[in-house]
Amino acid sequence: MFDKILIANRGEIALRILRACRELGIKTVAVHSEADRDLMHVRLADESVCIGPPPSTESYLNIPAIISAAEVTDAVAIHPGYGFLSENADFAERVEESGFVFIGPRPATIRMMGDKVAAIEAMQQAGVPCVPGSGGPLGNDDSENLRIAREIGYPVIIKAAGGGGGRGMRVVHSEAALPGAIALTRSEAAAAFGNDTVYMEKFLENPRHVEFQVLADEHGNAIHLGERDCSMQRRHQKVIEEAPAPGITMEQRRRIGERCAQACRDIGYRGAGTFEFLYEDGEFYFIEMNTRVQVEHPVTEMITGVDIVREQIRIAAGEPLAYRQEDITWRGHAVECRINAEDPETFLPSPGRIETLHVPGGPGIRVDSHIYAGYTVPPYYDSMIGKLIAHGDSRASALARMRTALSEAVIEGIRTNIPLHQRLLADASFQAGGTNIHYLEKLLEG
Ligand code: MV4
Repeated sequence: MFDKILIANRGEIALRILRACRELGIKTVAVHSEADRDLMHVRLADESVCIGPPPSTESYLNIPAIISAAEVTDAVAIHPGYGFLSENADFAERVEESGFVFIGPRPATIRMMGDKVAAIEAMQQAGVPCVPGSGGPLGNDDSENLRIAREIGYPVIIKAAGGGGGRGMRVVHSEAALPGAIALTRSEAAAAFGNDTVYMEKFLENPRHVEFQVLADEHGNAIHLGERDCSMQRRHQKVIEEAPAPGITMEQRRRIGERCAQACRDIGYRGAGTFEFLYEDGEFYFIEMNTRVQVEHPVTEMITGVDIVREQIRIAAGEPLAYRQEDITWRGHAVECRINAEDPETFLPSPGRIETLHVPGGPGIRVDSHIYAGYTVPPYYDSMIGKLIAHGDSRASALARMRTALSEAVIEGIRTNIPLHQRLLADASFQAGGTNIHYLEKLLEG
């Protein structure tokens, strides 16, 4: 096992990674910006290195500074967390070239999944169900593109191969609008991603976002941990996630999960990964694969008992998976509320000093957060200050525990989205389960 890991991230996930290292007896190096000297995990780490000024471009995205920090502290491996450099294939490559272990997939795999056309081609090959579409990049022949769209059926969506997470997409409802939409998406993609490759899919109007968690080791073993529903979102920012996804049967879980695990074996995947699907009318359609640990990983941990971050570290150290597929069972239901330092009505960030803090607790409650009384939330980064996770024997019980936990939480000095969560937890449609990706935005409009 590794002697020392450098944590190339901040906030709650840096603390989450530190906890996994502690449990495994691994020493930790925290790297932080000048604005983040007071972060909880910086205090708890064995060593810490300031890697630059507050803007993340000069600190958490500063590859030479992070690699230098690993060199001076004799770290063996680097955990990238989520966001920042976690899905940057060039970073993973430079980490490995510098003689460190990147805790994640091979750079070539990260690069392939970053190219959405290549990712879809690989998954189609592996038997993962995909959205009906062009099955490859679009050319510049309007009549050929019109033919493809006619075959798929309108509406269609034009997506940038270098996009993902909601960036670089355009819905097209008619033949008349198609050539212009392709040209516009292409030029926007060239400017935003330095890659003008675009592709076409059938546009699904009212899907849910359901994603499968996988783990794969370097010895050819791959398993799935079932799915999460992340449909409760606003402007591509998830707000509440849950596992299992409401209404998904064990038969669907096993069928799609096994397809994902088999795809991992086929492509020689290594580490933790997430297969993102759109789910509509009982069918799954693969859209993207994420090669990092995800914010919402705790809901899967709560119902499976698998420590996903520990497994990431064990896999990176060359150890075989600690579980076979038959060892994985799903118990009860878990829900996660992302707690953001933001105005609950305007959604504007609300950084500042946390004057009072009371953290909820009790059976089935988990709090993943780096905040403490007296901590100042800096204005430079994502506004998420923690995650509240509730587990119960049933979905109703998990939601009841979440409602109690939200009512106990006290965070004074900054505004948070806790009132929004309370509104959602009281909402009849959310309580019924299975609301689609448009539900929250429509609720907020109305
Ligand atoms: C789609 C889609 C409908 N049809 N693809 C947005 C984020 C990116 N990961 C893919 N996205 C979508 N792709 C087809 N063929 C609708 C979305 C979408 C969405 C997906 C997941 C979660 C939230 C979303 C919000 C708006 C649009």
